[in-house]
Amino acid sequence: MMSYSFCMLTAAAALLVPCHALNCPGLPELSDNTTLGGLLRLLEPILGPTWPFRREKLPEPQVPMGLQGLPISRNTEFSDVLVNFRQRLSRLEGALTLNGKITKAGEKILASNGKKVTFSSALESCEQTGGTLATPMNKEENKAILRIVEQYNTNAYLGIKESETSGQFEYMNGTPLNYTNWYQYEPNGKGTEKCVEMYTNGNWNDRKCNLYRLTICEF
Ligand code: MMA
Ligand code: CA
Repeated sequence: MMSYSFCMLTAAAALLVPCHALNCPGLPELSDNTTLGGLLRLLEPILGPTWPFRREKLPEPQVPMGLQGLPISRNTEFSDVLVNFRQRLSRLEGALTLNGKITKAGEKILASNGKKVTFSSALESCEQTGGTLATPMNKEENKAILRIVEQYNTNAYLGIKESETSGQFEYMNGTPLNYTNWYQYEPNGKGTEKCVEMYTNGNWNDRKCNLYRLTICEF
C-alpha cells in the first residue's frame, strides 16, 4: 500500500518540471498510451534512490490490478494527483521564496542553512538532505548563489575541487568546468588550495578546504 502511493508521488514529482504535454526534458519519451505501470518502470532508473532522499531505496513499483494497462491520459485519478501535486509544489515554492528560504535558477533550487563549516561538512549536510554543494554552471546560477552569499555577507564553498593535475579544477563528479568566474590572478594555489570559495562579489578563489565557509546547497 505504502509503495503504491510512494510511487505515485515519485512519478508525479518527476513530472513537475515545467512541461505542457506529457513529454518533459530529461525524462523518457511518453506516448499517449504509455501505461501507468510503464511510466513507473521508465521513471525507476531515473529517480532510483535520487528522490526524495538520495539515500533511500525505491520500493518495487506496484500498480493495482485495475490500473494496469490503462493509458495515463485516461487515468483521471492519476491526472488529478499530478495536477494537485504541481499546484501544491508551486505554492510551497512561493512560500519558501517569499521567506527567503530558497532561490531558484532555472531548474535548480538553492538554499543555505546559514552555517559556516569546512568543505567536507558542508558537502555532507547538502548530501544528507538530498542535494549537493551549490555548483554554478553558468552566469545565472552564479548570480543566484551570489544572492545568498550577499544575504549572509559570507564567502561560501562551491561544489568544485582541484583535480589530480594541480591548477586544474573540476566538478565533484570529476568532469572539467564549463563555466568559471575566477577573481583576477586566481586560481593561484598550485595544489595547496584544493577547494573553491565564492567571494561576496561573486568571483571565485581557490582556497584551503578546512576553513569555515557558508554552506549553500543545490537541489
Ligand atoms: C589571498 C590570495 C588568495 C589566497 C588567499 C589565501 C586573501 O587572498 O592570494 O588567492 O587564496 O590569500 O589566504
Ligand atoms: Ca587562491
